[in-house]
Amino acid sequence: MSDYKALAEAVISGDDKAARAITEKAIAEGTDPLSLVHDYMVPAMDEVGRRFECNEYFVPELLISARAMKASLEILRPLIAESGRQPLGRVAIGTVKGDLHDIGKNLVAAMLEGGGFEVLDLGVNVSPEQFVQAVQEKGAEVVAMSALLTTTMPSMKLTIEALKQAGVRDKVKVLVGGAPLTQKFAAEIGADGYTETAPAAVGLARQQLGR
Ligand code: B1M
Repeated sequence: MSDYKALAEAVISGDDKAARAITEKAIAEGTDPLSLVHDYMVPAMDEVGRRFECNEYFVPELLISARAMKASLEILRPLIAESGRQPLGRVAIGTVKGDLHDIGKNLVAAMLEGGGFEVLDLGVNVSPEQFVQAVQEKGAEVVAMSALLTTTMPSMKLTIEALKQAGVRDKVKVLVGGAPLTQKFAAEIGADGYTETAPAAVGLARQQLGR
């Protein structure tokens, strides 16, 4: 197989045009779409995450890397679906009820997708019932919730209670994040995991699912 290191470099540097062009070329050359994700995108997003953790990258760099990754994923997503190959897992993500902040949630969704997960983005203002529905009807194995308002954080607990009520709490891993949250809060509401940053959500989801 050809070496598409340039794809990883395009994602790391946030060059969406290059990411799209290299992806198109790779597909035209018969490269397996999932291997492009695993061999180039995942390491690229790991590197973006590393740079973010050590303050070489900030939110604007994360956003442009996510945009480059999305440009490539737009081409790959339908091909991966057609191939019938299994993603790492299925994640339902949303900003909780009453909350319209979606920049961080979109970053987490993009990172997870770049990390090899299938992502069902439920959007913003997502009710506990909608999260439950995503587990029951769409087979989500991970519920990832984002909240940016202290007033909407309680909706995370209500969602976990709704998952219990529906009898599906033990079928899913619940991950939470967002600027006002803490590890302590996550533990108090009974979430399985918390991350402060979007890139770290990928490792956490992998670890929680044991994949
Ligand atoms: Co609003 N807002 N806002 N706002 N807003 C904040 C959050 C606020 C801190 C500003 C302030 O007062 N200093 C404040 C909240 C105060 C509080 O609750 N204690 C606030 C308020 C009060 C409000 C309104 C109530 C204002 C009003 O109308 N009076 C209103 C509420 C609307 C609603 O939601 N119902 C409101 C509205 C808005 C806009 C619509 C104007 C806009 C949102 C646009 C949008 O998202 N499409 C907005 C914005 C942009 C902000 C600030 C300026 C920036 C938030 C942001 O996008 N940060 C914010 C102040 C600030 O932070 N400086 C503020 C960048 C983003 C990348 O970070 O989302 O934290 P963040 O995501 C991080 C991590 O937290 C993590 O990954 C990301 C990157 O690593 N992460 C996760 C996030 N979710 C995760 C989920 C995971 C894991 C990690 O799951 C596993």
